[in-house]
Amino acid sequence: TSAVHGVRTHASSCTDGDKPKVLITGGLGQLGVGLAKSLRRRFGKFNVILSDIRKPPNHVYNNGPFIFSDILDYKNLREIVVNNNISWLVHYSAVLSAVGEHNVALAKEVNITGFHNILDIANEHGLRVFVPSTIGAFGPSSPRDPTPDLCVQRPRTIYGVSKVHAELMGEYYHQRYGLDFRCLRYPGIISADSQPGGGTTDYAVQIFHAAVKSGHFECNLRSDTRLPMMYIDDCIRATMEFLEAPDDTLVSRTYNINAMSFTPQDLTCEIQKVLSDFKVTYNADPVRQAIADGWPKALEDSAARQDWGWKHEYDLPQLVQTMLTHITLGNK
Ligand code: AKB
Repeated sequence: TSAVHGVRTHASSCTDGDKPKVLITGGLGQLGVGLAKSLRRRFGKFNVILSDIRKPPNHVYNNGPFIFSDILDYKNLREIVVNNNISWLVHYSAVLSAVGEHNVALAKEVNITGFHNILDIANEHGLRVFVPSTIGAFGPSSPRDPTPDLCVQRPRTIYGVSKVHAELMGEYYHQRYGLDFRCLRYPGIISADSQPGGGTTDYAVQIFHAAVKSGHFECNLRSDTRLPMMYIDDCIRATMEFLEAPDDTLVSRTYNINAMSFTPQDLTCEIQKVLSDFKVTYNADPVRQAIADGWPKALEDSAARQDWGWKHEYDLPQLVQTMLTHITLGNK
């Protein structure tokens, strides 16, 4: 590190021509394995380490390095970063919105205390650190259609509060210490071969499995609940492109990214174009419905498009085609 105008700036976390050494926390959640696959293709199998507190399935072990890492254990985290010469940290561990409302203490511990550990380790070792934020970082008093990058953020969930906290702390460490903090606000992410864990947008993954397996789905949100969503391939590509964006292209440290928005009703109609007998009934879960009713209907993401070239590929018809094909093939 070096001192410039009283602010400590880090030496580049990976020099030109050098490949980064990446650690992914919460690697067994919805996104870790997919991101590791893309990062390994780009930087080499052994330069990307997946980590979690659970034992992974065999295919995860077979595809590259996996280690135990508990983000609540500062010493363990530091040891991993030092022993493996980590230069980039992708922090995917989090308790999502619906589970967080049922266990506030756990969400506080993982999403706030755990994040503090990540931030301090990253700052101490001059790492580039990526932390996802979410549509859940907004609330009922935010403009909701579309929601701009900068506006009122008064979320009503512990998940949302912890994500606003992460955005602000990361930006503060960036301006105070020169930490290379990068944050994208993800919509609900839809994936075929990994499951989300306890979010409000989970229905949009579960509905596809039900459509293929039983032809019936009971939806836990009202039929007219419009939310921003994104196919996992777009999410992973956005994350890769943002992680690799040159520092001087980033006008901000936190960006909205948007792809499509739909209601359960829209999604059902699109699935019925392929599976005409598919039936959906509605039985809204009061916790999830209250959360969704305060979230954006669409994110305004022109800054991401302008500053580092974000562009989504999947819209609703492509999403439905791709998900149904993957799930049908996966079941054979
Ligand atoms: C959730 O529903 O909690 C997450 C999210 C949108 O952040 N999928």
